[in-house]
This record gives sequence, C-alpha cells and structure tokens, in this order.
Amino acid sequence: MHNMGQTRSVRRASHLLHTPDTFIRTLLPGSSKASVVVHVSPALGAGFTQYSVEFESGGTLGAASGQRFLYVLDGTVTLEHGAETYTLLENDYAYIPQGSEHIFHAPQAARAAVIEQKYRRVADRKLPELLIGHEPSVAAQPLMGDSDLLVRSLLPDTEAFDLAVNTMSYALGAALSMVEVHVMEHGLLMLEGGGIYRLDDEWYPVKAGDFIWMAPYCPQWFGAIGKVPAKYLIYKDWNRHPLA
Ligand code: UGY
Ligand code: MN
Repeated sequence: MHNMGQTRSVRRASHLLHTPDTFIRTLLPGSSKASVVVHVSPALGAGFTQYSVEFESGGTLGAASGQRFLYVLDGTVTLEHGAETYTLLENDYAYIPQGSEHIFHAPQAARAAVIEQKYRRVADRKLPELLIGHEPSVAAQPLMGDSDLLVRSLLPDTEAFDLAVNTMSYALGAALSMVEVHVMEHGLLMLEGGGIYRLDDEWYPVKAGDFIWMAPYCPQWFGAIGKVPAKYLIYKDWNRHPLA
C-alpha cells in the first residue's frame, strides 16, 4: 500500500529526521545475514556514522571503520574480542577501540544500534579500552537539577574518550529546560515514547524508532508528549579541542 508520497522524514542542511517508513536496507562488507540501515554518515556531512543493524539468526557484523559503539535493542548479540566472548542482552552495550579486532554474532534474530567514529588521539594520553556495560545499571543524573529528565552516561567522561553516548529519559511532560545550540553533533535514536523535537526553526512530532541527526550548532529542544515516558540514545563528539 503506497502512501501517496507522504513521510515525516526530512532532510535539511542542519538536521535529518529519518523515520522507519523511509529506511532502505543494505549490506556492509564482511557482514553476513545482517541488514543495515545507515542513518547518517560523512556522505551527509557528519563526522561519524550511525546505523541500525538487523541480524538474522546466525548473522555477523564485520570490521569497523574507526572506534565502534554497539547497543543491543532486541535479542542477544555475542562479541568475540581476543580470547574473550561476551554475551550482550537487550540494553547491554560494547565500546571497541579503533583497530581492535573483533566480531559480533547473533545466535537468533537481534537488533542493535551502532556508532562509528575515527579516533582523535591526544599525544601522550591514555587510549580508551574495551568496555562492556548494561544501561539500566548506569547511575542516572538529573539534567540541570531536573529529576524528571535523567541522563545516563554510558562511557567514562575522561580524555581517553572523544565521544559520549548517553541515554536521556523524560518523565511524562518533561522537556529540555533550554534550546541548546552547541558545537557538538548528535546522532539520536528514539527508544521509547515520543514528543516534539525542535530542530533549527522547525518543530517535528517524533516517536520510538525515529532517528535524528543534528549538525553542529543546530538549535535543538525536546518536549515529551503522550501517555508513556520518552527515552532516547544520543551520541555527541566530546572532549576534544575544536581545532584538533
Ligand atoms: O547532551 C546534549 O547535548 C543533550 N542535552 N542534547 C539533546 O538532548 N538534544
Ligand atoms: Mn545537545
């Protein structure tokens, strides 16, 4: 059934709203039985890439191009890294440093969000190491003192890491307290609920399953609407000098 050319997806110079009705699946080299929806990449002017991967039973995800962060959305994914095998369940995540050989397998159908970014090293500083985590176990911090808006920082906020990946949970009716305008880019995947996202000079209804890219300095604001709380996974480049 066609939809008469209508969609909520929008592409602007400062942002992209990518809704599931417009997703096109592709394959990545070295992967098998794994369909990928590339939401954003340098092709759009971004400094990172983010994609969703849908594994079939027995699927694998091949090599990364840069450091990699993988968050399990549904099912079970195993990570082989050196001599170790890690089993990742829903809401588990893994950070793999750039150049660190590894492979992801899915014993059954599974879905994951993946972020890759070239690492910007700071001379003489410690390099980041493999990290495995479970999102619900990460301590939640109220954003600017608002206990209705909780942030979980999934990666350590240290100079070794040049990216941040957080979840943000909005209670019913909660909203960002200000319109943000900042140098960092964002890749955002709506995990639960929905609301209104202001991007640049436009206001968009968004819901679970949608992806948003915000370019540097894209004015941004979100207010949760609906009967269930809203939650998103959000990436930003972080901890580096703007000229680095
Ligand atoms: O971390 C952030 O910049 C976050 N508060 N931005 C956002 O939610 N759009
Ligand atoms: Mn922001």
